[in-house]
Amino acid sequence: MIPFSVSFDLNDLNNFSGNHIVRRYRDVKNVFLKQDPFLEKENPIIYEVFEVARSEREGDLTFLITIIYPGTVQGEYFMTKGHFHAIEPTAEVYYGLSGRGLILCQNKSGDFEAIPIEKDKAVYIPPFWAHRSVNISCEPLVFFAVYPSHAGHDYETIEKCGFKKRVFAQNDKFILI
Ligand code: PAN
Ligand code: ZN
Repeated sequence: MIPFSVSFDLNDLNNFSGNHIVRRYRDVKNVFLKQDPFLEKENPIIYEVFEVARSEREGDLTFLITIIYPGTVQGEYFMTKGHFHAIEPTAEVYYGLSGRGLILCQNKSGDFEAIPIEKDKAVYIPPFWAHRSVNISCEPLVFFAVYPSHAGHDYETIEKCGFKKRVFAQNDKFILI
């Protein structure tokens, strides 16, 4: 691999040259507590990822931006599926670009943390911690992330056991339940 740069110009992501992953309501509805007939019909984009993953080799890094749109499913804020890294001793750094959110983190001993993210705040996700991002604001939550390219993603474990807490809107604030 040779050194390179890419543009994450949010006004011009149509020309983005990496992996573009789009998750619509029907792709992720199972992560929410309740279902929503209106969202089922409209099937809006809940979040999307623009990822630069040119290698899966140990030693390389993969980086991306995630955009989680504002909204709720019956009061539960829009969020990502969440995952462990398949190679568990791999960490990740998130860097907030706009909006406000929570990064839910949970390990296999059952420890749970909800770390706030916003513009210019960096969040460190240590090895062995599953992570899910939740948009608790009324604008898109946008963050940059970088992680080891060989990490891989394990979605199944968290699909089965879930996160300990969910994030709901209540009187213009968020509550963890
Ligand atoms: C992030 C996430 C991204 C989307 O790049 O993959 O925010 O979340 P899900 O993968 O849980 O759908 C990351 O943590 N990569 O390792
Ligand atoms: Zn990750």
